[in-house]
Formats: sequence, C-alpha cells, structure tokens
Amino acid sequence: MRERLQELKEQALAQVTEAQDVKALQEVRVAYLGKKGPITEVLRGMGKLSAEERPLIGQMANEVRDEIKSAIETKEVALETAAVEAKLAKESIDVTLPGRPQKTGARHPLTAVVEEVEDAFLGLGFSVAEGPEVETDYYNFEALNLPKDHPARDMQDSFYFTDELLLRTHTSPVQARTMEKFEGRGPVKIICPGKVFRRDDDDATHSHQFMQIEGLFVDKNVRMSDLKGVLEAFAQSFFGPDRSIRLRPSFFPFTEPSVEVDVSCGMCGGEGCRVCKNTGWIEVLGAGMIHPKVLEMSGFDSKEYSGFAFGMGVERLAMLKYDIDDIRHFYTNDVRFLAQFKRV
Ligand code: 2U9
Repeated sequence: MRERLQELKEQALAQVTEAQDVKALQEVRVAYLGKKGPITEVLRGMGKLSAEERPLIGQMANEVRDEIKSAIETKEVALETAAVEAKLAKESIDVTLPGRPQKTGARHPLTAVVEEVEDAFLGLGFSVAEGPEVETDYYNFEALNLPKDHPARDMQDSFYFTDELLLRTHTSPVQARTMEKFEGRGPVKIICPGKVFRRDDDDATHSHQFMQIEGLFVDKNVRMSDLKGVLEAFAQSFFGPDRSIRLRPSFFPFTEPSVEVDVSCGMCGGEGCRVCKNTGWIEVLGAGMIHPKVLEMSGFDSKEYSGFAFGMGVERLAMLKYDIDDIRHFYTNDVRFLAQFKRV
C-alpha cells in the first residue's frame, strides 16, 4: 500500500508539473483527490489493515493528499500570475510614443460672427431674442408698416406656404412680437439674430437664405444720438477701436427718419482704396428711429415712447471682416474654407 501511495504521489506531482492551464489542474485535482479517486479508495480500504499498520498508512495517505493539494495550489497561483503577466505585457502602453492628433471641428464663421455681435450688444445692455422662421403675413409685413403694394410682399420675392404663411424675409417680426409681449411698457432692448429667406438667384453676393441681426431699443426719450452712440460702440467693438461711423439719409417703411450707416475703411484708414472703392467708407448697416405707426401697432404709445432700430447682414459683416469674396463659401461647406476659422 505504501508503494501504491508513493506511486500515486509521483504520478500526480508529474501531472501537476505538466499542467499548462487551470483546467488541466482541475482535472488532476478531480482525478487524484476526488471522491472516486485512488487516495479516497486507499483510505476506504484501511479497514482491511492490521491495527499497527492502519495509523501509519492513514498518516501517509493524508500526507500524500496534502502534498498533492499544496502542489496544485502552488501551480494554480503560478499559472494565474503568468496569465496576468502575459495580459499586462500584451496590453502595455508605450507612453513615450508620440500621440495621434485628433481632428477637431471649428465654429462656422457665421456662428462666430453672430457670437461676436451678440457679445458687443450684450455689453451695451441688450438681450438676445428669437422667433419662428415660418411667419405670418401680419408679423412679417403688416406690423412693420409694409404696405400691401410693397415689392417685398410680391409672391415672386418671398417663399410663401399659403397667402398667410411664409418664410420670414427679415428678423423684424421677432422684434414686433417681443414689443407686443412688453404690453406698452419699456424699456425693450433686444437684438434678434437668425436665418432669413428671400427668392433670389444665388451669386457671389446674393443667397436665397442668409443671416441677419436686427435690434431695437424702445424707451422714453430715446433719440437719434443714442442710435449713433450705440452703433459706433458696436462698430468699434466688432471692427476695431480706431473705426468711426457716419450716417447717410435713407428710407425704410419701418423707420422714420432712416439712415444707412457706413464704417470707416479699415484697409486704408479712410484714405480710399479698392475695398472702399476709393470713398474711405463701407456700408454695413441700416437703421432709423422706429416709425410711430410701428410703435403703436406693437402696443406702445408713440407720444410717450420712442426708439431706434437697426439691421445688418451677417454674411456681409463676415465677408468684410475676413476678406471673403463669395457668399456661397458659407453654404458649400468646403472644409478647406471652414478650417481657416479654427481658433488656436
Ligand atoms: C421693428 C421696427 C423696426 C429694423 C431695421 C434695417 C433698418 C435695415 C437691412 C440691413 C441689411 C437688412 O440684412 S439687411 O438686408 N436692415 O437696414 N432694419 S431698421 O427695423 C425695425 C425692425 C422691427 C418692430
């Protein structure tokens, strides 16, 4: 029986040494130490032994079992450690390698310009207001003193859905809607950026969809000098502190008096060059004192309140600021164009 136990021990330990994975070890465990294994069998057969031999064989069987068990455990730990080490080696990262550059996007130049204009006006106490792109005839035209026979109301010039609904042709209806909400009590001091739509053939300077920023300030005692001060502060914030503005008479149905606002040319400093067509000035805005009829239609008493309003095209601002020669660049999404507006 001693020889049998010795033989079992050697066989088991040899198999433990050979085992390449935990599964093989498990098989050795079951084969030698399991309930139906040879060592259990030896222990069961001890009844047939003499009284002297029984404790000796019993002790030996226990020792063999413990030795096999401990060999399995030691090997198990070794296999697990080896597995972890192999995994770590496979997944190791060389932190000294140069990183892979990630491609980042950039704000669209029109978004960047809208945000710059917003910053300038927020600094002057204005808030940003928004409204629907699909408008009613009333807010788009009627409330702005655009008479029924005005060319802007021509079916050929606007995108109509029905007689009453169209894509807004300017952001002015947002201002009319906002004034209405104030129920005749000022001040109202807002700018309204957004997309507008006009039936135009697209070319280098025209687009059937473009962006506008309009604004107004309604309160008691608002004067033309307030208009000039605000627009000069805006021009200097957006184009640079060395710029000045000038006003020229104009006409809009929603303002009286109305003006065109020119900004001094940044290229030649007012001397005259190709950018300003030798005039020293560049036209950038339209503005004026809000027509009393428009104030009244939006619920303000024109004897008590007055206000100024202004409007500008965002693409034109961007084209002037970044020397872009074709409005279609903003809408064709060529990354070679867009990537130039990345902030570093
Ligand atoms: C209300 C009252 C008055 C908005 C104004 C302009 C002058 C103007 C154009 C400039 C270039 C639009 O993008 S553009 O074609 N805009 O010249 N806009 S005053 O006046 C308003 C608006 C709303 C209730």
